[in-house]
Amino acid sequence: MAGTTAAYTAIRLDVADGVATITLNRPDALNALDRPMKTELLAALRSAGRDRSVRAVVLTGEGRAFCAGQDLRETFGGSEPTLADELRDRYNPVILAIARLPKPVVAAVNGVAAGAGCSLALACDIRLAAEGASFVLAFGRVGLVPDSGASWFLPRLVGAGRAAELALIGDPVTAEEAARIGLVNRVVPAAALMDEAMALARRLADGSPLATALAKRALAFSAESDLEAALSHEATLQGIAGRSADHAEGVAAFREKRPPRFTGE
Ligand code: T3D
Repeated sequence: MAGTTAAYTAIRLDVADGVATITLNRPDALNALDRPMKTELLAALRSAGRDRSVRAVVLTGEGRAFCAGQDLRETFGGSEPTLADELRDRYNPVILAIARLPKPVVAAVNGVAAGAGCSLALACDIRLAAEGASFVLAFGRVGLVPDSGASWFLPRLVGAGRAAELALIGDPVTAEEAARIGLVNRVVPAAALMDEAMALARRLADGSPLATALAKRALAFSAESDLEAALSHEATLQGIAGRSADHAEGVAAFREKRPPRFTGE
């Protein structure tokens, strides 16, 4: 299927075969996040959310880095924002847009992911890392605290003890170590990263869009609820999924021994 490419400068957005690929595109600054990149990233995520042809998203970086976090060289012409405002106004909406996107987001971590760049990867649903990629909770090194969701996602992915070590010491974590501790799903050769990420995203895109969205919602809900509430929430979501045409199609395809054709209805 022919793809489409939207006009951005600090990122690229390419849509093809049901997958939106968002590429952070400031390779000379290791894809550090400046205002235009944050604005465009949020716009691209919202666009992917609205576009019914998009069923999965891949987030990656151009060049040798995934993302070096906040652009430490950025200036604002005398009206410096407080960091709290910058987080509330620009970073947090991006993180929430990823977490609440009713479509799976795969991080294809092609190189170093530092500071808020690491947070971006953590907010995605599934992470693939290239051999040679690394993760740096760099906040403490510049006198800051983990932000953009790092303090929320990290302990949920790797446990409280490892999260404390990573956040408080901030040593780089190799891709292999990240896979060992559950920070990434798996490591692949650098040359194969995008093929692997696209293959995974296409598999996700082939699933029922409704069931996938509801499953993502169930996992997010469970992170903040007790078992009884999670069971009740599962029942509510299953009520919705169970009435869908996709469920009927899935059952019919099973009985007829053929692949299902899900429409999201
Ligand atoms: O608004 C707010 O501030 C609140 C939000 C804060 C969230 C945060 O993200 S705080 C954390 C900010 N990020 C960092 O502290 C990471 C800084 N960078 C590094 O520690 C290292 O560059 C890396 C570990 C990412 C990579 O190291 P290495 O040795 O591979 O590359 P390098 O030589 O350090 O950097 C290459 C170039 O990229 C270099 O530019 P040059 O000298 O070649 O012209 C370097 O200055 C630039 N670069 C790297 N990171 C950033 C950056 N430029 C701007 N901002 C950066 N974050």
